[in-house]
Amino acid sequence: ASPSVRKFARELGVPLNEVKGSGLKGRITDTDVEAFTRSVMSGAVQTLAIAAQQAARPAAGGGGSELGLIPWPKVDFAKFGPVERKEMSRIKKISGANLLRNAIMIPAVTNHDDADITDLEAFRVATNLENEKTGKAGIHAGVKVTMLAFLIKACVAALKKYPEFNSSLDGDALIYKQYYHIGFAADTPNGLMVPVIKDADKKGIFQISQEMGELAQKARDGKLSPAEMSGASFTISSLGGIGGRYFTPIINAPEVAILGVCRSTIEPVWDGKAFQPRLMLPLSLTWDHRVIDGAAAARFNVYLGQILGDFRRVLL
Ligand code: CAO
Repeated sequence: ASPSVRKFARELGVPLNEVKGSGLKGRITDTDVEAFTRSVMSGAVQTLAIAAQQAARPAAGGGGSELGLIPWPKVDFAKFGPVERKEMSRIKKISGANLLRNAIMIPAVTNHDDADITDLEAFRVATNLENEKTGKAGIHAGVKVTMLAFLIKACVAALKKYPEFNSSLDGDALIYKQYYHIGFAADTPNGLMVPVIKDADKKGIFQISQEMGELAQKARDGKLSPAEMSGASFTISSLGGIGGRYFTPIINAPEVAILGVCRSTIEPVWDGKAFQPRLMLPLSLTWDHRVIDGAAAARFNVYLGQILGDFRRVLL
C-alpha cells in the first residue's frame, strides 16, 4: 500500500494485513480499505482482533460470564529488598506476545511418551566416527550428525502418515501443507528464536545437521533473516542438550502441533523375560484439540517412537 493509503487505513483503524489488494500485484487501494470497512460494519467480515476477543469470551447467550480477571498484582518490590529494573530484549517482547496469544487461544493438550533410541544413538556415534576418519577429504567433512537431525526426519515421516499435524486452521477449513518445513527452537543470549529447515523431506541427515548448526549460530549472533524464521509447518523444541524429563511446549501458531524433546537416559526396560538397559528419549507432543484428537496424538507419538526405534520403518 502507498503511504497515503497507509495513512487512510491508520485513521480508520483498519488492519492493512487483513485487506485484500485489488490493485496491480496485489496493491491495496483506498477503495479496498473502504470496502473492507463497509464489510466489517455490515458484519460480513470480522477483523482478527475482534475474532480473538470473541473467542476469548464464552459463547454469546450461552450463560457464561466474562473472564472477570482481577488486575495484575502491582508490588513495590523495593519494599522487600534491593532490586534492579532491566528492559526485556526486543526478541523477548515479541516472542512473549506470540506465546501469550498461542497459550490463550489454542485448546492445547500434551501427550508424553518415550522412544527407545539405543540403536539409533549407536548408529549416530558410529556415523560420526566414520565421518571423522574420512577426514577433510570427505564430502561431509567437519559435520557432526545430531540426534535432532534424526528427530526432524522422523517427524517428517510421522507428518506424512498423519497429515493433520502438518496443517493449519483457516476458519472452518484445514489447510494441508504439502511441504515439510521444520522449525527448531534455538536458545540465544537474547531469547528464544525459531529458525526453519526448509524441505526437510528432501534433505539427508548430514545436510540437515549442517544447516541446523549454521542456523543456530546465526540465531545466536542475531543474524537470522526473516525468511530463515518463517514458513514452518511443524516445530521441534529440544532441551536434550541441557536436561529435564518432560515439558509442555506452546504451539507456534498457525501450526497445530509442536514436539518437545528432553534428555535421553538409560532405563531398565522389560523385554518379556528380563530388564534390559535401554536409552530412552522423552517426547512431549502438544497439539491443538480443535484439529487433532487424543487418539491421533497417541498414534503420532507411537509411530514416532517406532521410527526412532528402527528407521527402516520409514521404508514400509
Ligand atoms: N539426549 C541426550 N543428549 C543429547 C540430546 C538428547 N535428547 N540432544 C542433544 N544431546 C547432547 C548432544 O549429543 C551433545 O553432546 P556432545 O557435545 O557430547 O556431542 C550435547 O547434548 C549438546 O547438544 P546441543 O544442544 O548443542 O545440540 P542439539 O543439536 O541437540 O541442539 C539447539 C541444537 C540449537 C536446538 C540447541 O543448542 C538449543 O538451543 N536448545 C535449546 C532449545 C530451547 O530453548 N527450547 C525451549 C524452547 S521453549 O522456551
